[in-house]
Amino acid sequence: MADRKDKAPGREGPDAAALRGNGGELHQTEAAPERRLTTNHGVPIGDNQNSLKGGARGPSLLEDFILREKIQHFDHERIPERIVHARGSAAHGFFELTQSLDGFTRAKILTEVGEKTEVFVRFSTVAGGAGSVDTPRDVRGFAVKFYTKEGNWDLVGNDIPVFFIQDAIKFPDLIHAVKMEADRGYPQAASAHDTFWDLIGLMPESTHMVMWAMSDRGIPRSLRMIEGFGVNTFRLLNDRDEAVFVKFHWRPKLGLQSTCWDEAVKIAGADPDYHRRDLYEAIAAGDFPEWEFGVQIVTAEEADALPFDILDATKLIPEELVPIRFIGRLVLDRNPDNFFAETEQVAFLPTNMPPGIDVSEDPLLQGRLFSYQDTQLSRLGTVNFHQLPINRAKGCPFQNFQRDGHMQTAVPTGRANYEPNSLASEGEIGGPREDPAGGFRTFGLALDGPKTRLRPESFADHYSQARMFYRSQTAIEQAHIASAIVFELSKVTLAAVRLRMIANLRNVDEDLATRVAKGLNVELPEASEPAAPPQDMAPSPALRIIGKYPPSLKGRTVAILVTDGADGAIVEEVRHAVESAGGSVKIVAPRIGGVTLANGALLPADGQLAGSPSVLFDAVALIVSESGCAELVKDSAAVDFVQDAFVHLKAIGHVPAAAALLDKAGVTADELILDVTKSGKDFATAAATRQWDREPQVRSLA
Ligand code: HDE
Repeated sequence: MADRKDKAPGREGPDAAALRGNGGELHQTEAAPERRLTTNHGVPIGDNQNSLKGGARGPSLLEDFILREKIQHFDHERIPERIVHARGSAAHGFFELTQSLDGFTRAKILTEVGEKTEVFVRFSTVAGGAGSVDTPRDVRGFAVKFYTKEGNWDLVGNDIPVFFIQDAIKFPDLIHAVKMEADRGYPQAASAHDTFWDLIGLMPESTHMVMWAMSDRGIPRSLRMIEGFGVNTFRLLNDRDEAVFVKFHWRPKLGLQSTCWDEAVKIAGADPDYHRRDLYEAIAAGDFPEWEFGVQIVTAEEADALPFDILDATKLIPEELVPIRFIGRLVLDRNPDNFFAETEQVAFLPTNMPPGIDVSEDPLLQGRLFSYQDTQLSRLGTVNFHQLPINRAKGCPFQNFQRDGHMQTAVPTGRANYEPNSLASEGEIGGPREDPAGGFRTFGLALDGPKTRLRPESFADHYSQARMFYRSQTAIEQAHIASAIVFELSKVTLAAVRLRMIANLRNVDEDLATRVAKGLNVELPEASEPAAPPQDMAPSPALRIIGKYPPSLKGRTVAILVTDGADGAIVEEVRHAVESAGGSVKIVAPRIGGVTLANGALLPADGQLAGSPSVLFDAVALIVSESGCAELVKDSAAVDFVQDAFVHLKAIGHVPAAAALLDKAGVTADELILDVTKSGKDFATAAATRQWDREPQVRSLA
């Protein structure tokens, strides 16, 4: 111990000096002010490696304001996470109007063709916490903040066009039921548990939304491949304050694509950030996701003639009945610079609407008009959250007499902080004034009737659209819905809850109820008594995923599994074919250092086999040598790689030398199992789709 003498502060060893990057010199040239590390209050910091101590081995001193400030700031780094939609991923971009809605609305964002408006878009899962995974079965939030010239417009939507409940007063019950159970704190990010299905069975209005959530829409492949919906009915108001109802839609340029359930589960382990990474990497690579923006416009008379109530958020307007007009596009072209400052602190408010857009009386929307502003007060902690850079109105000035409050960052000048005032005449700045012509106006809806807590009779039909949704699906998609419900109800421990759900499903479709009962191995119970008799609506093919968009490799990724001795020319041919079709290629190899090809060249790897399972890719090609294949058949990661690609219905390209591996993985020949030595192009075409016909071979469906 004798050698442990106190040394000069900050000079106790070569490591600290090296860390400081100053060669250990105590008095060196001063850093330029703009490069200096400082405290929050601007005091330059001389040593960021050592706390202040009473002697080199002595206790730390309370006096050390640098240490205290740093630790204290760190201790308070977290803010409460969102009560719903806690896990999100976001990007900047722009919205461009391609067709004017002049005549319907006076909102400039919807009438000035060619105008580009900055946007910030946040996608989210609903049930899981901020640290949960990206691929559980869930609804995805699709919230868009348009920084318009007339104030921010927040279109806070989802990837499913309807909702679980008709009235906002049920929202806390719904969310309590779906989140982790109150006593045990699990399951995280999952609806497959007793409390969720207990409430759903008791609340038949949720049945339509449940059909969507249990469909493949609930397990998307990518946030770039989801549709978006405003869900609630809004109004457009023109110059004369005449109103029409409107529903908002987003349609992905890359088409809709989902995962298989088994795949979604495995992705959650292989890459919990699968969607976040996919969005970030696509934008970083310049492959900007894009959506078309559409509206369904309905007059009050047309709304009255619909066989459901347009104010009921558990109903959609089939686009075969009211076509969507596509009037703009959304492009996401810039990743956030800072996750917390932007993605976390962004605050969306359905009350943010420019003049010319207005709300409807949808009782779900009416509750939302209160909730979002309110939640920001506890989440962001101040009424001044609108001053955060990500929330600040950018397209226009904002000015009013709201003053003070926690974390006020503005410094208003002048004596007047009230309106009206006459101080302008004294040479003071009198401040902003209301603008009856250009300002926000509300639709002058005539109200009548007594105050009441009644649910309107027109909201009573809970099953017709659930039936329409189910019957509009392809046979494959129907099987997936039935299987998903069987899976979820199999996690329900209360037998009565399972039976109640099947009793409700009998009002949707007998075939569905029978499949679910069979899948659970229970007798079909009596159908429950519906509040209104379900009607047979015409099927709406637009509600399907399969066949709705043309197959495409754009935005998709193909993995090429290679080994030492692989044929580099074939690798390049496949790469070329995939890239020509708009896809991208990742090389997966047994070791991250890559492989030595047959011609002696080194092919670097993008991923190591065990860490790059095929669930992360849209199709795979096995370009291996005989000897490489002999090694792979002994490696479960390789066998799983091929077997998973097969059972997840993906195209598998291969060279003849991969035969033993295909065999070991139980791969049987079909249309998407292709010899890439014959044609790389055929493989690229096959890779753009999934082999649905293979499914009955590899999975028992309900
Ligand atoms: Fe939300 N919702 N919600 N919601 N919602 C929130 O606001 C709420 C509903 C949606 O990326 C919260 O800032 C109520 C429908 C998205 O930051 C909260 C009701 C739709 C996001 C809230 C609904 C949505 C939220 C939590 C029933 C589709 C994430 C944090 C009346 C149209 C926004 C926050 C983001 C977030 C309340 C129903 C979409 C608590 C009371 C319907 C995309 O205010």
